[in-house]
Amino acid sequence: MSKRLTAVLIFSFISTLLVSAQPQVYITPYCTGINGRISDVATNGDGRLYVTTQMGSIYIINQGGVLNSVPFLNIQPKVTPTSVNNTGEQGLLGLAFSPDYANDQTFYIYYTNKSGIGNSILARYKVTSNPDIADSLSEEILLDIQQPYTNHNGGCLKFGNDGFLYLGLGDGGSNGDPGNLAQNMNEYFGKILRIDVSSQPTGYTIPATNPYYSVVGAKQEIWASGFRNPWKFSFDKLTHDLWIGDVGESTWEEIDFQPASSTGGENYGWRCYEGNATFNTSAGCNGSYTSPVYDYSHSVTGGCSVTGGYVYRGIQNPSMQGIYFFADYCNGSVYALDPNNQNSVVTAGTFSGNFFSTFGEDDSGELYLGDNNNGTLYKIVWSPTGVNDINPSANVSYFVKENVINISIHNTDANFIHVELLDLNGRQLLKQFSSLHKGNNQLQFPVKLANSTYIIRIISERFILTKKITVCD
Ligand SMILES: [Ca+2]
Repeated sequence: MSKRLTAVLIFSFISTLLVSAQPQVYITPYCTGINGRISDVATNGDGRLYVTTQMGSIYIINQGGVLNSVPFLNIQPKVTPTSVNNTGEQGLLGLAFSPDYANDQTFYIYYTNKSGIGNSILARYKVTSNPDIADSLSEEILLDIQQPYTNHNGGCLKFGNDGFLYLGLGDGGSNGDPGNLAQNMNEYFGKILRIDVSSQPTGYTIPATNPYYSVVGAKQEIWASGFRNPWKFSFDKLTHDLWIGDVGESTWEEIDFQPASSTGGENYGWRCYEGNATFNTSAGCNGSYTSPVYDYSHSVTGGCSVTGGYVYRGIQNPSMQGIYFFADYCNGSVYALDPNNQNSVVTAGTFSGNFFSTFGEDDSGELYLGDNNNGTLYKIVWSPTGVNDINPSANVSYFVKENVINISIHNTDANFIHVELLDLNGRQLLKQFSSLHKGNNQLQFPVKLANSTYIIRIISERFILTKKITVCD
């Protein structure tokens, strides 16, 4: 064998290894028709997903993707903005359930209210005796922070493995942090706070181990500083490391990291730095700063706003264990960062036309993506055919021919179906309702389709079917 041929073979073998190891994600609509702009997804161990909309509702998505029509909570009258289509950064932005939710029935939300230009509110709520409905009168406000500008409100809420509640706040807004608030330890802005909400029935206490607990002239709640807008952060559910997506100004987006062993006090650099680049060093900026573990440029990627995600700890794709997935709101890309390979990042999928505002992580560690513009929560799947019958026992068959969806249902107890047809980006191309009678139903739904792959969802009160279909006449 010639040296050249050997080299080619070795190279192609290595290439194959690299290609097969590269993370690749696909998305499939998991729940559509959420009324409002999705801002957060939380869980409490009951197997369901709780989705917030900026306008002020929390919706329950049951296993299988079935949406409860009545919201878990609706605080729209308290919240800025009031319009479904408001494209600003305000509203209901964060939700976290108590780690002891099964016993204390308590959860926490973050929103901007109607005071001033929209104060930042951290509030505690209780559920009613009906697990599907929160007690809207149970609100206890824990923090009420006047905002200087309407943008950069942060709002991510997560409980750490230490049992404390972490809250991310942006730099107060405008452009370039004009008040240099993120570097001012006497301000809540541009910080992640850590508080103890479980030590007493009302209010909160501040852990004595917080880094600024004994520092005169500093907010004792501060855990970490120097953020522009830490829109989404998460704890790795295995290692408890903290991963933070800090939204940049107009040039760089960044991922910040804090090991589980951290005792807090990290300063992540804004406004002195945007990513690894100097931004504004006109005041201070002689401290010790923690650089991002990854940054990416707007001009190279077409990105503009990082959406921090999760380290994958699910079971459906064991080879992705330990990979941190995040996204960009503007370019529709999902990225995979490998902490075990020098934090190298690859694009794991690009879904142009989607605006991913948040990830979700279900109780078994599988990941979801919420679209801020089309009311769809997607599930991340690991193959293009990873869309399965949710209830394969339902006696339903269907085919698409000559621009007609033909559905045959042998029906025993359902009264109606909705038929939805979506493209692979989750855009709804068809939504039709039909009543059902007992026995055999033959239904036809005309729709003009180009040759492509689509997702069909057939939903009744008894079953859901989701399938990919390929049309090639
Ligand atoms: Ca930074």
